Amino acid sequence: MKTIYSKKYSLHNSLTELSGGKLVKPFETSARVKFILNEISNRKLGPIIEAKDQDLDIIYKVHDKNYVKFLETAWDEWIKEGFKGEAIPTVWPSRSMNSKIIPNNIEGKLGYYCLANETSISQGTIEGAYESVKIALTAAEILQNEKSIFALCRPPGHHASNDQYGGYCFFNNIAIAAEKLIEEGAKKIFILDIDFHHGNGTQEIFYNRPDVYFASLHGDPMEAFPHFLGHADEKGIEDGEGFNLNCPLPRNTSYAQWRKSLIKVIDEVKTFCPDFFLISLGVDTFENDPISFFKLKSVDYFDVGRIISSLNLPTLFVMEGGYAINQIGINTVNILKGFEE
Ligand code: OKP
Ligand code: ZN
Repeated sequence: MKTIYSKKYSLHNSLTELSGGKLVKPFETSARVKFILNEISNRKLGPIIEAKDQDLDIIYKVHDKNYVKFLETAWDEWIKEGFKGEAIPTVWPSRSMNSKIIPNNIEGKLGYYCLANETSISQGTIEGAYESVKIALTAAEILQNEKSIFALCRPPGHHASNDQYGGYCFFNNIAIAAEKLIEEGAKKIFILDIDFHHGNGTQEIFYNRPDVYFASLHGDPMEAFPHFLGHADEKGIEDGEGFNLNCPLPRNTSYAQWRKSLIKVIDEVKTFCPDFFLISLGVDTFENDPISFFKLKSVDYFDVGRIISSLNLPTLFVMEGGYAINQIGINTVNILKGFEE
């Protein structure tokens, strides 16, 4: 299997994450990509290919114009304001206020366009986010001639909605890849999100659409980030009703339990019969992940890959989360090797 990556994977390089009331070193770091690349070459998964320049206007199929403009100017505006730390919002248009009017001031704009403030914006963040989109688009393009491909995206994308960033995500890479495949003729896409966290952004983007089915296995939002989406009764709206499936799972979920939900989703994929199968690939379901609470073991990921490949569909893997840095390469490559068995 080919891997698409960008040599600029360190462009987004924030030094702070607000966690437990402290500014800590972010969990989502460029070392994640380095470890995955190492494992891919050690285990000879296949060629590692640099992402190509892309027509990025397709981003507007997924994201609001003013949101993109905000991302492009946020860091400069923050600096112009005289702030010395990285850009983090402190105030939101919450239930008791007016969420319709977008402020001019950068602190107000951050609150308007941010859904979770562990994600600091700094010099290079937006450029890094564009690299991640280029990876997903290059992979989507190459997938037309391959059985499967791995888009080694960083930063991740599945929490980014039409007009909000957060959960380490800025552009929704997998949603943009889906739009690209549709532009090139695909009629039906199935997105399966196996990251530990619910892919709230991807769900929101396709919630009223029957042509893109979104399904997710994740930590129950009553207990886990993003807390405000991902419940089992969210089934889609309008024409999209019946094309959204959430499987929230409890603390300490084992692979045997998780696998049952996976099989349920796989049956849905068979019924839906998509042209392309897209996987939001996170390995933060791992037992030693520092911010998650499932109990999957490294060896289990081979089986995940085998189950995904049993559908025999053109498959695009898009990297999302996974924060146990020493095992992230092993766990990711185990899925991709399992797929190729
Ligand atoms: C991104 B991805 C825990 C707060 C967690 C952010 C988690 C983002 C996960 N105390 N905040 O889905 O892996
Ligand atoms: Zn995650």
